[in-house]
Parts: sequence; structure tokens; C-alpha cells
Amino acid sequence: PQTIYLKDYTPPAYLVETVELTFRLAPAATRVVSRISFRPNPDATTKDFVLHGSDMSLLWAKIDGAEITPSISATGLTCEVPNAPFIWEAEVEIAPDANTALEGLYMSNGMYCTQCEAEGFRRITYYPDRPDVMAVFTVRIESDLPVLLSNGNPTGSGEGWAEWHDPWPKPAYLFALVAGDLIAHTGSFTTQSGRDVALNIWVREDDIGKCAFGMDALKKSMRWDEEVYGREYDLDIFNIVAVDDFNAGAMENKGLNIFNSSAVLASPETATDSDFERIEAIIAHEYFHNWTGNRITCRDWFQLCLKEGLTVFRDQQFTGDMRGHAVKRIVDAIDLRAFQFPEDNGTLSHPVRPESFVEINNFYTATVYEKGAEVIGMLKRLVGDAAYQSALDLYFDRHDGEAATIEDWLAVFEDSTGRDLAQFKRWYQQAGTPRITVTDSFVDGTYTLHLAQETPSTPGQSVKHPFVIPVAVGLLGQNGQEVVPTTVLELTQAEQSFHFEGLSGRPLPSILRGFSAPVILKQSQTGAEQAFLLAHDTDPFNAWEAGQNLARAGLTAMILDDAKPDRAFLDALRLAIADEEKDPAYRAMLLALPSQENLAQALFDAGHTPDPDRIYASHKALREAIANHCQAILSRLYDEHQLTGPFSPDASAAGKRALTNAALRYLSLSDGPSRAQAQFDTADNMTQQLAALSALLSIDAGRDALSAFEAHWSKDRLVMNKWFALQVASAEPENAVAVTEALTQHPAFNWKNPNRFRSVVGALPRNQAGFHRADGAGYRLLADWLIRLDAMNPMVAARMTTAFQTMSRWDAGRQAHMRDALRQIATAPGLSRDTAEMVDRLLG
Ligand code: B3K
Ligand code: ZN
Repeated sequence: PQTIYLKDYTPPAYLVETVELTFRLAPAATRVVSRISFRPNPDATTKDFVLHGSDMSLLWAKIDGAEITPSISATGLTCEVPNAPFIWEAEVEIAPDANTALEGLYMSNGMYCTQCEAEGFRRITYYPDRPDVMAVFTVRIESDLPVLLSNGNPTGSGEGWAEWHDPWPKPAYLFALVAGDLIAHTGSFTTQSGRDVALNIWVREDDIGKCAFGMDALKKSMRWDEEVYGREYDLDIFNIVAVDDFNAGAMENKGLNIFNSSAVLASPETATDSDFERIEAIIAHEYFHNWTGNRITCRDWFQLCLKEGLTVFRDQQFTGDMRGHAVKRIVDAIDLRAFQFPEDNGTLSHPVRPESFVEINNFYTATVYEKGAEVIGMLKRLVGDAAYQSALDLYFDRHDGEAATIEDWLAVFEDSTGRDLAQFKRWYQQAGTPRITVTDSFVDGTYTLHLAQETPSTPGQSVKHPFVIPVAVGLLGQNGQEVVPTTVLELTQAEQSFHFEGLSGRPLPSILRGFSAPVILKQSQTGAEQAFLLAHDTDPFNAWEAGQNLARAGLTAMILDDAKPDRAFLDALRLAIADEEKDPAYRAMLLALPSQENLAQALFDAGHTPDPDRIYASHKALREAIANHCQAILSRLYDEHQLTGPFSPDASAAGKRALTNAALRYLSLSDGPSRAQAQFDTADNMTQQLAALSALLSIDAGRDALSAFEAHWSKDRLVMNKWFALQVASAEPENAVAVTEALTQHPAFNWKNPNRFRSVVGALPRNQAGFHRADGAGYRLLADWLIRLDAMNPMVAARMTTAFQTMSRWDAGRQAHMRDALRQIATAPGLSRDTAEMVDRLLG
């Protein structure tokens, strides 16, 4: 397979003015007629005319009305063309019902839908399928199905046909088509300049009751983008469609967003608070792409972070504004550490802007998305809020309608702030997570912080140069008062000292406030200092972080030295959760221990070989100790924060539920199943029901509740995904493989549905001790299933191989089993390019 390099980029040889497509839909034989006006690109370096295309048969092709015979390969075609503008016409036949990869035009439960990003359009018709070719699309759909949708505005429809026109030039990856027996939950929005936009969420009839929340989230997103970024919507209609079979979460096709049904459908009875929050964020994310992604797109796929990093950053800002910034920052840091740090510290490590790939779908990663967002957050911290806003205004102004690069993005900041960003650019080029080591001293009223940065080498990058790192710091005095408020230090050298003068006593530093950079901080803190910061730090992130550090230190001693649960941690935690000044959602975060995965990562970082069974046992023992130590206060929190009245998914109600449900889990350990059983029996919403079920399962008292849940929800596929995933997640380490295996035999296990596959087979790696069983059974189970899935759906299979990315962390025995499993995948006959590339990188 061919590796594609950023350095080899060349402009397209031909540009497209307009595209007219006619679809005659039929499951096994859809006809696509195209009429495309091309013109030679004056900036081209070649005159070769090449169109991408695969998995289709060409029926005929014409240039300027004269039939031609192109030379066709498995990936595209080429032919002679005039050295002047010309019209290409062609008709192809494709088979949506045979498309199990869910890329291009495919079928899901009798409905036609598309997924074209990154390179799915080439399975629909022959086309220059690259994002720097932008064109105006007109689409005609012919089908007996009642609802026929495409991008842009509707321009006409009749019995068995509909036409759409999208006035905004776009790359082919933003093309979409939907045809099905659907109904709409409708709404409307008036933009800031007074234009009315029709809004629709299209679903199957059974799901019409699950659209209200998504519609509300859409309107909030539209308003927010106007108020915060000055960005207005630009078509007469905005359509969202829910699809059951979907590889990703959702897709930002122009004017026609297509959503995994799990990322849009929600009702209080069927969705948890985390579902509501996730749905709100994904709807916002896809909507925000209209400007950051669609109006300004990417020149090539190496620039993916240009749209994804920025759009994630924007959706994080939005969620912070909607639900509170403190908790949002903690959640984002937890996720970054759980998903991006392992990627950055293993063989899959790659820069935020990769420099080569085999299959671009393998680069829709936590590094490109979440670290890409962190890089923008750092840029904003360095230049300040006002300068960020002017830079963004300039970006929209300068690049609207273009396919841009990271160089363009940085130039906008350089031009609007006068700042040289050459060194900052390393965040886009160098992979790996920087470590910052802190030492300090205090002499004659001057406090000195000495910061040293180092980034371990990553595949293909052995030498790392210093980054520009914004390190937000505050200093606390003896009584917890803030003697120096938050200041952003700019660490630009390998080692650098920062002085704070005129202090009356030695302060306690609070470093990397708000998680101001995606780095690993190494500082020696005593338990007493951590407890002090947990109690007094004015920065909510670092107060939480101090609690986590204290917990992690205690857990490490339990894991490595058989220590007893740390009394100081238990006391500090009890004090913190009793503080009624702190908001309930925040206290729920305090009650969550560092995950088992996080502990494995921390142990490995400190030079130990983690033992997943010991981590599991210590984690459990500390949870029991918390339950016993804090029983009285937990029981009070559980009672006092119960809600009455109708369910509301808003942040304040969700925060109370998060707190009572965190308490419930502990109380089940100390007091047994009665509270959880009662909550399960009376719950009128999924958050309460699922939390109760999960608490019951965690003490092995959930058998009846599990059956009752299944009996009640067997018809609801999204709820059943939770039922499957929860069992795998809560299985004891020695049972997890058997539980997963048994669930794959369940009549409702449909491995061809990505959501269901992810909720069973994909749930196993999240049960750390269960997956990393010493005999390798977890690895073998995953490998067997991935081989099977790969033949069907390479994209989802390839993604799930990342379960092996922590290989180097484990002991020799486990590593050998992981290697065997990967080799077994590598040698499977007919392995896809997607999975082959992943396994190759994983094997290092
Ligand atoms: N841009 C899409 C992701 C497409 C995934 C292609 N493998 C969704 C998003 O990031 O908004
Ligand atoms: Zn996105």
C-alpha cells in the first residue's frame, strides 16, 4: 500500500465549476449520472486528468458531448482532455445494499444515506475527490421513498423526485444524500440578520419523541455561534438525519448533517445525563463546522486539525458556556489523558498535523481532534482573548470559500498580533507529550520556579525541540490566601526560571492551573500540600487535580507496597465533598478516583510495570474505604440532593444526579443493595435507572434488575446498547472475557451494527483488568472479532485495534500475547488497508 506524504502535495490539475448529479435509487443497482464542468488549473504542475472512483461500473462517459473510453483502474480513471474548459458526463452503477463499509452511498434499515468524509465520494461517482476541489452542486434524486434530501436548498419536487441546489462551493466530502421513509421534528430559527431558517430532525416514526432535546441544542448552537464568533447560518434550511448504522458520531455535510442515532436521539426515559451532554456537544460541533470546515475547508487531509481541532475547541467553549467551565475543563482533561496521552506515548504517536499516512481514516484521532483543540486553547491563552477574537475575524474574512492550511491559520495570528509563531508551530509538527519538571526555591522574599521541559522521542522523531508552553501559575500563602493570582508563564526554553519577588513567606505553588497546556507535570508534593491545595486552591481545576494526586499517591502505595488506604486522603475527601459552597457536579468529580487506566499510565511513567489485577484490587479496596469512611456524609448527600418534579436535563439538575449517583455507588458498598434497588424500582428516567443498575452490578446484586431492564427495553436499540456495555464494564476481571463472549451469542447482538459491536466487543478493552488477562484470552477474543469485522467494515475494525496501543506498558508475558494477537490480525487473508496500516504501526 502506498504512503502519502504532506511534502508531496501538488495543486489539482483541473478545477470544477459546477456538478450536476442525478440519482436513480435502487438497492442493488443505483444509477448516478454526472455532469461536471472542469477547467484547467492555472496553478497546476501537471496536465494529467485523473478522477478517483472505486466499487462502481462505468456505463458510459463523454467529454463535450463526445463518447470516450477512459482507462480504468481499481482506484480511478484517466483519459485525454482538452486544454480548455470542458464538460465531463458519465453514468455509473453502484450497489448501496452491498456496501457494508458504510462509506459512500449505503443502506441502513431500508433508508439510503451517505458518508463521504474522507474519501467516500469516490464510491459514488468518478470525481477529483480531494478537499481542495470545491464546486457548486445541483442534485436530482429519483426514488419512490417519501423523503429525498441533499445539500443546500430544495429547488423542486414531485411524485418520485426532488431537486436540491447548494450555492456554496464545497469539496465532495461534504456531499450528502438521504432517501427514506422518515418524518421530521420541525423547528425554525431567525438569524441575527433576520433570515428565517427551517430546521428539521428527520427520524423513523418510532423515534419522533426523541428529537426535542436535539432541536433545542441546535438552536442554542446557532445562537451561540452568532454571539460568540459572529457566524450566521447561510442556507434556508438545516436538516439533521438520524441513522442507525454509522461509523462515526456524526457528519457535518453542508445543510444536511447525518448523525449516528446515538448522537441525536434522546428522551428522559431513554437517555442519561451524559447522553444529553454528548448530544448537545455533537450537535454543536457539527453545526459549528458550517464555518470551520465547510465555508473554510482543508487544502488536503494533512490539514485535518485545521477544521477538527478548531471545531472541537469551539464545541468545548460552547459546552463550558452552557454547563459551567470548571467541570468541563476537568472532563476534557480526563478525556485527553485517557485517550490522547496513550496515543502520544505509544507507537501510534503522530503530530497534530501528520506528515504521512496510508489510510486517512486512521488519522481521525484524539491527537488530531483533542490535542488539536488544546493547541488552539494554548494559542488563545498566549495571545489573549481579544487578540484571539480579532485573529478569528481575520481568518473568516481572509479564507472564506477557500481550502486552507495550518500555515494560513498561523499567518492570521501572526498578522493580527505581530507575534512570531515559528516556535509555536512545533505543536503541529512534533508528536509526543512534553514533561515539565518543577523545582523551586525561596530566598529573601523571592520565590523561584524552575521549569524544565522534555519530550520523549516518538516514532520517526528522535530529536525534539522545546515547545512554547503557557504555564498558568498562582501562589498560595500559609493560610490559603492567594499571594500571586494566576499568571501565565511562557516556557520557551528547555529550562527556565521565573521569579516572584516581595513575598513575606514561602508560598505553595499551584502550577498548570486550568490545565493550561497538554503536558505531564512532574513535581514533588507532599500529601499535606496536596490536601492543602484540595482545600484551598482558588483554581477549581487544580483543587480537583490535587485531590487526584493525593488519591493516586495513596493508590500507588497500595499497589506497590500493600499500604493501607491513606487516612489523609480519606479525611481530605470527606471534608471537600461536605463543602456546600462547591457545586454538586464538581463534588461528583471529586468523588471519582483516577481510573485504572490512568493508574497504569502513571505507574508506567514512574518506571514501574503495572499489574492490572493489583490495580483493580487496590482501586476496589480504596472505594470500599471511602464508602466506610464517608458513609454519613454520603448518605446525607444522597438524601439532600434528590430531585422532585419533572425531569430536566439541564446542567444543574444533572449535577445533582451526578452527585447522588456517585454517592449511591459508594453507599451500595457500605450499606448493601437496598438504596440502589429502590432507586432502580422507582426511577422515571434513564440516568437514575442506569446508575442504580450499575451500582447493583458493582456489588453483584444486579441479576434480577438486569433481566427486568432487558425485558422492559428490548425494543429500544439505543438503550439495549447500554445494557450490553454495562455488563462488560462491570464484569469481574476473571469473568469479563466470558461475559463478552456470552453476549456475542445473545440474539440481539448484531455485529454488523457499529454501535452494537462497540457496546459489546468494543467495551471489553475498557474493562482494564478483564481485557489484560494474563493468559491473553482478552486479546485473542478481540483479535478474532476484529478479523471478522474487518472483512465487513474496515474503518470500525481499524479504529478498535487501538486497544493494543498501550502494549509497551505491560509485562513481557502480556506483551507477547498482545504481539501474537496483532500478528494473527496482520496475517488474516484479505486484510483491509485500514487495519493493515494500524497493525503495522502497532507492531512498531
Ligand atoms: N468530520 C466527521 C468525521 C468523519 C469521519 C471520517 N472517518 C465528524 C466530525 O468530526 O465532526
Ligand atoms: Zn468534526
